[in-house]
Amino acid sequence: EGKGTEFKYTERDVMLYNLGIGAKRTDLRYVFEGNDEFQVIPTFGVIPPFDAETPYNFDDLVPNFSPMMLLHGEQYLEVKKYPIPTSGRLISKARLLEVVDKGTAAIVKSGVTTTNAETGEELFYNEMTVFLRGCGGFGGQKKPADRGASTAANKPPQRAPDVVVEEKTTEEQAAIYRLSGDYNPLHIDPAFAKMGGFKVPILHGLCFFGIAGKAVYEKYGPFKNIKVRFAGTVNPGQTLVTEMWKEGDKKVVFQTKVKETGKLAIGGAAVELV
Ligand code: HDC
Repeated sequence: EGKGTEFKYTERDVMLYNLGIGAKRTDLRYVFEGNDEFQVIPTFGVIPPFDAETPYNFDDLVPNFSPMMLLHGEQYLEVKKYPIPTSGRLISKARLLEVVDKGTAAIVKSGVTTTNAETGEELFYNEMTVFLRGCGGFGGQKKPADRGASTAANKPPQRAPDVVVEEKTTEEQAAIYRLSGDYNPLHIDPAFAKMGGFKVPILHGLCFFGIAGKAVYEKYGPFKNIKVRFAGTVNPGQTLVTEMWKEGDKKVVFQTKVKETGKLAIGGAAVELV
């Protein structure tokens, strides 16, 4: 475990995050600090841990590591306590969970606990999986361990979805989203994106995770946890279609497709409601 990385934020950071995942000027509770219900959309819980110092480097874990070949594979977030403060000082501590050998690719999973530095209370727990193309074949374990909700397959049921929400991203979506802390050039620099194998800079996984999570939150309310697999890339400007199935009292299974191509962008996804 690392020694902990501080993350300070203000209401301005909250509004910038909300705008980065598609909040509109008319969504006053997301974009106006003077609104009575001013709040941060709960998927914000992935932001404070993002820069947490890790007690390892990818180079030490897998062969042939290249930042251009790194993709975000999966994300799991637990929100331990509501309401989420709209400003504060948090501490995140990261640890390595596992390294998996997928043959041509490798998967690295880390777990990050985020506490409120003022109260000592745990606020978020995240598990992030990165998919490292070209870094497999080193003879490591072949399958990730079962970690309950964070690794569940969440296969959508056969019936038609209970709710469908469509949201068009803007051409500037990644350029705005990155200001919340993920400055990976893959999402802004055409030359870098090209070296990674993409025609144009692609959208951050955590940006379309936020857009889909916002749609689920607005329909079903706050969640205890949320898990997604990034199944396909999204280009800024494309339209996202999120389909939701209520399963029992507390669970919503969902998936997100790109309208223009019909391809899956988020699969294996679910929330457990508060
Ligand atoms: O699914 C493919 C893909 O392109 N997904 C979309 C990726 C994406 O767009 N991510 C978001 C953008 S990148 C980003 O935001 C980076 C960010 O800036 C920083 C990240 C965080 C940094 C944190 C620092 C600490 C792809 C390429 C991922 C996989 O496709 P294929 O190679 O065709 O794989 P496939 O044949 O389907 O499966 C091979 C095995 O891998 C498993 N797998 C597939 N997709 C996975 C995945 N595992 C985890 N996550 C995924 N997304 C499959 O299960 C399969 O395993 P097995 O053979 O054992 O069944």
